Amino acid sequence: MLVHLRGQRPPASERRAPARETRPTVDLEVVIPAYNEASRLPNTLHRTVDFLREQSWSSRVVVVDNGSSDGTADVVRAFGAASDDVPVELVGCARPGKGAAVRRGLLRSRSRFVGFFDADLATPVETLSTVMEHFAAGAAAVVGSRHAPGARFVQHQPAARQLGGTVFRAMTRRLVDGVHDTQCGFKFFERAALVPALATCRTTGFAFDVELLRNLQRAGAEIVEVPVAWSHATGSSFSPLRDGVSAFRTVLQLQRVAGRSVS
Ligand SMILES: Nc1nc2c(ncn2[C@@H]2O[C@H](COP(=O)(O)OP(=O)(O)OP(=O)(O)O)[C@@H](O)[C@H]2O)c(=O)[nH]1
Ligand SMILES: [Mg+2]
Repeated sequence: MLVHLRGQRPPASERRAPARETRPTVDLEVVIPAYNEASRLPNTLHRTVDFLREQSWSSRVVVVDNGSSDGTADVVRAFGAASDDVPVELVGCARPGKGAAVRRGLLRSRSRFVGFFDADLATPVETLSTVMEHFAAGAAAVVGSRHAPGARFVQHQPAARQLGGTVFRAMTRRLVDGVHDTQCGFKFFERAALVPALATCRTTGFAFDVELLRNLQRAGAEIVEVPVAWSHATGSSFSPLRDGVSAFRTVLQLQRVAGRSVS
């Protein structure tokens, strides 16, 4: 399978006209969920757009904001107005939660490939080159992994988060086969495979990735893990008490459902 690169696309007569779509289709759409990210986003958007404009494939950045109170929306609007080569758009999301925001951004896309990464750019944006190589080779889902062979931590998470992550990985092992890290905030998909898997996802919080990856696998999609060089960033929006407890609760619920469907 070939990724249609810029300047190598089939003639318009061979392309399907997207329904109700006025934005030009791009090869890859990058969704960034953002909640009170006014301070981290400028650097992230600069680095992202600087990288994307140099690629042979076309792209767009979509920031999904849940009514942040720190001016996140203004930062994105201002950046978008000044970015003339790689479009940067702002989308609102009424339903709170990272999972809800990512879902909104992904479902809104009309591009052949779409995915998301976190506003802290803990995974280098350059990892997208590897992602696109896997898509060109036929992959349907390519996800960053901090625990696959070859991954490394440039900056480690605090010890308590590492411990929580270890327990979480143990609990998700049977839900998502062969994936070492369901929680790395860097995941990309072929939209045709993604949409049916996403349609039945109900998780709105931080554990939505587990449900999405599980749905993809159950639909027969192979998930390719890409080892990443990951840097923990300060200013996390993740609250161990609020988001951690809710994430563990989601996994227990998914385990119960999985148990019922086996018995
Ligand atoms: N739109 C939206 N984005 C959110 C929400 N909660 C978190 N995010 C975003 O989700 C991304 C991940 O959040 P991070 O703060 O990096 O948390 P994390 O990666 O799970 O944890 P760390 O390892 O500490 O970085 C960031 O881009 C956040 O702004 C939310 O309720 N709505
Ligand atoms: Mg993060």
